Amino acid sequence: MSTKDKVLHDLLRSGGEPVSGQQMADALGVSRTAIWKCIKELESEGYSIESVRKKGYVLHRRSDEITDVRLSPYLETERYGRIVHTYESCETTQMIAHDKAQLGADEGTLIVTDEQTAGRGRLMRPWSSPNGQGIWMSLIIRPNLSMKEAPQVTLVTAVAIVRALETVASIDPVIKWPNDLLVGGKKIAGILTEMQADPDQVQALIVGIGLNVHQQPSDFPDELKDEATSIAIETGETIERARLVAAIMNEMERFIDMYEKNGFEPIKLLWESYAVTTGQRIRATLVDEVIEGIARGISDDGLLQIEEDDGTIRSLYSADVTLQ
Ligand code: BTX
Repeated sequence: MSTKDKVLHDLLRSGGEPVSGQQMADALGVSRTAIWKCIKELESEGYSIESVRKKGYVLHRRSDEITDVRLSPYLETERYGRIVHTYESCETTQMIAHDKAQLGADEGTLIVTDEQTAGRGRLMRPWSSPNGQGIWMSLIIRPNLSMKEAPQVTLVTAVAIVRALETVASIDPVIKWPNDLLVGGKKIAGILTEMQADPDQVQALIVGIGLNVHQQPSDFPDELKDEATSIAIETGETIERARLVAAIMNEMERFIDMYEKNGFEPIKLLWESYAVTTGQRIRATLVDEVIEGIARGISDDGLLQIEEDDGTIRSLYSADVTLQ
């Protein structure tokens, strides 16, 4: 990473707090003038940076914001990401998306925030969503699906995010069934799909995506330090969040359209090519039991097939999976 990229990275990570020029110079082993030159270069590239006396440099929020204006140069979609509601902070984008979906929001409406104060995963587990450091968003989609088919959308989403990360960030994550993306065994992204449905028909799916972008190891809470990673940690690169969001929207619309037209089969093949679990010995923790065996891929419905030691094949709809 060049010195300029490192400076940009420090500014992005600070979440709008001033970063001392002297401290950056010391940490990077360069002069303060070199830091100043980097700041000027960043400004000439369009970043808005303020110099606060005695405190340091502040990168203005709009430099890495995720708004319709920032997304539009990268969007290739007709619907996804075309209506964007951007928040500086909220409890969880899932709740806002649920409310908007209930009120009839269009398919493809995207809710995105810089920070979540009560971000959540499955079973109400907390999702760490620090200010400006990742992508915390919920997409409203209205596919023509039965309730039984809805979990497949999580798998479609996982494939779309892998594709976007390959293209924009040059990393190759693997998918851990059903909803985790891992790099080097550590979680870089999670997906939470929630449903609004009538008895026989899905009205809307709220697809929540949490993706770690700018964090360094010290930015994760202690309990996540060994199990979480980010794009910055993996690549040393500072990725523009809007570009990545747009890439995810592009892939999502393409794959969901393909899924509605051709069914799950083509996606299933792709999914299996990215899955880390297939052929591995795993432990699946369900609400009321623990199953161990060899993961044998997914069924045509997207259920995980696990072969127990006595040869019985079990189909799992939802579980926490660990590799053994
Ligand atoms: P999950 O239940 O599979 O994973 C939750 C677990 O992941 C936590 O218990 C913790 O161990 C770990 N974890 C928490 N935060 C992070 C993080 N930032 N990086 C890596 N690991 C972490 C996964 O649920 C689904 C997460 C969806 C998050 C999005 S963000 C936008 C939307 N709004 C919202 O509240 N949730 C979704």
